[in-house]
Amino acid sequence: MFPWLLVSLSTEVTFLNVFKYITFRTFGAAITALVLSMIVGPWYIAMMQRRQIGQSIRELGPQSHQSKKGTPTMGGGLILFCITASTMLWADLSNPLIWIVLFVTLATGIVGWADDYLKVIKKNSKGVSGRAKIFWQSLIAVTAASLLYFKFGMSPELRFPFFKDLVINLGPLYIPFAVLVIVGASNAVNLTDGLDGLAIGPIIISAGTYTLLAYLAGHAKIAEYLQIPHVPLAGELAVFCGAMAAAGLGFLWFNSYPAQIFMGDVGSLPLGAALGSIALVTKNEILLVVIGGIFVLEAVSVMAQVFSFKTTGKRVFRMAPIHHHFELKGWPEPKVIVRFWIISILLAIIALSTLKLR
Ligand code: 57M
Repeated sequence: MFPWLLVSLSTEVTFLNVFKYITFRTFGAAITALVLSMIVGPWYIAMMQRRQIGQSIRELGPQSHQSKKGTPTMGGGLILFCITASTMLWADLSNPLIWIVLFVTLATGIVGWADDYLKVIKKNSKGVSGRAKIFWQSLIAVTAASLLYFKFGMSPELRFPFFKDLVINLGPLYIPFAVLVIVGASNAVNLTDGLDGLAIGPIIISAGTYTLLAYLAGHAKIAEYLQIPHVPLAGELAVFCGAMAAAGLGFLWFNSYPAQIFMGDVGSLPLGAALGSIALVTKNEILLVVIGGIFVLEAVSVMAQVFSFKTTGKRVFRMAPIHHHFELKGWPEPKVIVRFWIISILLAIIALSTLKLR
């Protein structure tokens, strides 16, 4: 909104020209999202407490989790509000990629909200069934992928870090691939969200990394210099990513150990889907496996556990997802969390270093 409002005035008031710059607006969006979440956060938590929107804890899990019973949940609503409000204020809303990413984020947010609503408010322990969740996530992803491919001419070529000459043209198979990226990322973040700050930490780090990658992809000269795909409209996504990283940071203020609030599915499903869609629109799909390596590790640990148990009757981990394994080994919760953050920072550095290694 600001770009449209203020740039039209900039012929008379020249300093308003700064609103043209993506970098300036990214900082503006980040500060807005952070301040908003810090201001609205305490009110939101108090409202959830008043309405008794608290987490129930499964008996099966590590015993230390029983003390978390009743912690307010559905904090994702706060995160989504801060990201959306800040993006609406600071992004160029004539950019279709902003709307596609916002659509994926908010629509998967509704799926997550429905699950939380049934579980937490209607006390239906099953919530939305696994199949129904995948169906809706896939439908949202197919819509976004089709718009990208058919309407906005997104390139179906995949490029790989370290292998400069390796290019795979997926053609129309780009659509199922894009669905896999969005749905996979959404569910992987959901599996990770099992300890205080465990999911939001890597979300902040990944969104921060994509802020830079979006800016680089949108800049013709830098993209050419780095030999990365140039997507002219992708630069604007830096504004969204900046808002996402900062809204996550604001949420971490309250979700850090011991958590005053959990994000719920209304947070984990859309944040993962947002990352997947950002990876697609900035043409950094393969790099998502590295940047979001913690989410991949958590998802793979569940697959390995289920596969091993079904085929051999034995477990690979004491409990999956893998963060429970370390808890049951006796690591205190904050140690597991901070160590996972450290790995996430390391992965982001590795991902960024591949920019020069193509
Ligand atoms: C959601 N949700 C947390 C909170 C959060 C297939 C199977 C591996 C699925 C998996 C599963 O259901 N995962 C998805 C994980 C839950 O958190 C809520 O859910 C939201 C995210 N969707 O925002 O609202 C609990 O996690 C803890 N928590 C925190 N701090 C936070 O900031 O401490 C969450 C956020 C909360 C709280 O205790 O209640 C969850 O873990 O349920 N299932 C599992 O993860 C289960 N694993 C399992 O059954 N493993 C088996 C097989 C199937 C692989 C095995 O290893 O043999 C474990 N989950 C729980 N207890 N709770 C088992 C034990």
